[in-house]
Amino acid sequence: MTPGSFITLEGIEGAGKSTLAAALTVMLERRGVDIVRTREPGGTPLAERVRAVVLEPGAEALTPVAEMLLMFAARRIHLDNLVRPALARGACVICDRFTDATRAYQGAGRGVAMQLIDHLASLVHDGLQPSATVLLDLPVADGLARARARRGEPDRFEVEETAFFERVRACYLELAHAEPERFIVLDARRPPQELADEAANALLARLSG
Ligand code: Z5A
Repeated sequence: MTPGSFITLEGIEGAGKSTLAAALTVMLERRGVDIVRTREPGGTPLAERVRAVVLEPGAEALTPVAEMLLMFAARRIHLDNLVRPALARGACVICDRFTDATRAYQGAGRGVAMQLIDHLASLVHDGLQPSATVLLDLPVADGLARARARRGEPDRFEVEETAFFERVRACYLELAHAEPERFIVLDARRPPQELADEAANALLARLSG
């Protein structure tokens, strides 16, 4: 795999991103690829503190724009302190969620203007784009059933209605349709090992040489 590849994983909650990130890390490391596995929001101690703020349910209003700004603040901290240094030394970064999540959740889900999100993305990314994005797609009911089966207290997103997650899923599919050269879309209802094999093969085919 080309050193310095930046791979992002996306999907609605319960899609299996964390499971896939773990399996891909093992498979690619076995092939000698230097992998840094991380997630958003979060990934560094300071960005994880922002994650806690943005996910915790609380008494104060967190408007969609405030939520989006926190996502981008966490992202810039993460990019500056972890992602860019890792890519610069030639590692490949596997990141569980990135700016497509902001488009899907804050844009399609909460109604923040996509133009505003794209404007902030260009400022915060400062030229960096994912080399490839794996979208784990599955029906909302399946994802929510998986996620809710293993959780305690719901966070700010888990209390949302099905219609919210339907908008999120539709947005992800639109983004993938618009950028087929970046996205690899997989049916996330398939068994985890099958998904990991297919994702690894597709990533190696796209990001080698
Ligand atoms: N968010 C945002 O709004 N804007 C942004 O810009 C960013 C994020 C970056 C936290 O994200 C929230 O942040 C998220 C969007 C928002 N909220 N929501 N929804 P997160 O990624 O940390 O949280 P999450 O999406 O809720 O993660 P998750 O529920 O842990 O989902 P996952 O990582 O995709 O799934 P998993 O943990 O790998 O698997 C879930 C369960 O399904 C587990 O029991 C697995 O064993 C099982 N599983 C996994 N794969 C399979 C397959 N293939 N078959 C059957 N069962 C499976």
